[in-house]
Amino acid sequence: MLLSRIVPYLTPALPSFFFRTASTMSSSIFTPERPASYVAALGAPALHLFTANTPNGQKTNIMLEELRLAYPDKKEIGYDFVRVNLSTNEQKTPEFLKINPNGRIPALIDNNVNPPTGHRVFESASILLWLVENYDTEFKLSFKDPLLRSDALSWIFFTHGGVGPMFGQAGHFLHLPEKIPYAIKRYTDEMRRLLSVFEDHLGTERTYLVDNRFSVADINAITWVKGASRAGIDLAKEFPAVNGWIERSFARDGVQKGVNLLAGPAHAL
Ligand SMILES: N[C@@H](CCC(=O)N[C@@H](CS)C(=O)NCC(=O)O)C(=O)O
Repeated sequence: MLLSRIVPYLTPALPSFFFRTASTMSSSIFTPERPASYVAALGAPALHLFTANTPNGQKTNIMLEELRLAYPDKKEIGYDFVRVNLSTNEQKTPEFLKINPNGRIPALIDNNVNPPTGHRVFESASILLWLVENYDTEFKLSFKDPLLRSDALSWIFFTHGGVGPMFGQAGHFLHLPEKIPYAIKRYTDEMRRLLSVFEDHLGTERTYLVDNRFSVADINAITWVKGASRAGIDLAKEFPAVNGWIERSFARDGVQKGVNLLAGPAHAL
């Protein structure tokens, strides 16, 4: 079951026949998949992402796809992914809790480092930072300048501490069969307040959150912000600068590939 998908990553020292056996024994739904962007010539992927089709999952997918486009020849950023079935609570199984003790997606195992077990990373923003700090060596999606790096961290913490949790709560109460007007108002008001922080910052001058270039700070936020329409918020009407930012970001090839990673056809190993 899920263990058979995870064991190869946690125990890379085991003989290769074990991996083949484990993979053969598992049904295809439990098999790690390779993205369409996988480059066979670069060899087996060392990054293993555990994800699902949610805003937090999608942002890690986007980062890996953007890195692949930015560094087409870099072997270390090759990845495969496991679809974690949230509806059957796979994220709460003992095997998964070894990767993320918080029992949520996304999570990453990086077998480029710390042999033989690799290194686990959990929390979406932590995964994004791990990936840029280790693999964005030319600062194409991050910042070398300490002040810009600090700006990016400010937006990342703002998003991780405020936007994700508040948008998540709004979604929860909006979809609850029992409608609780106080809770719906509280969290949709908070969504609007947070969106107005982005709106004021972007204004008419800025195209992206930091230094007018697409970066890890944007990747960390855009999947949540785009979902505001599901809460009845019309971005184009209420937050035009935010709307422009989202349209620009989602026009990117890497963003599209990341968002559609689980929706589109994926290659089994
Ligand atoms: N702060 C965490 C939140 C992770 C999170 O809430 N993930 C959701 C999907 S977006 C999840 O796994 N939900 C299933 C559950 O709570 O059991 C992060 O940014 O990674």
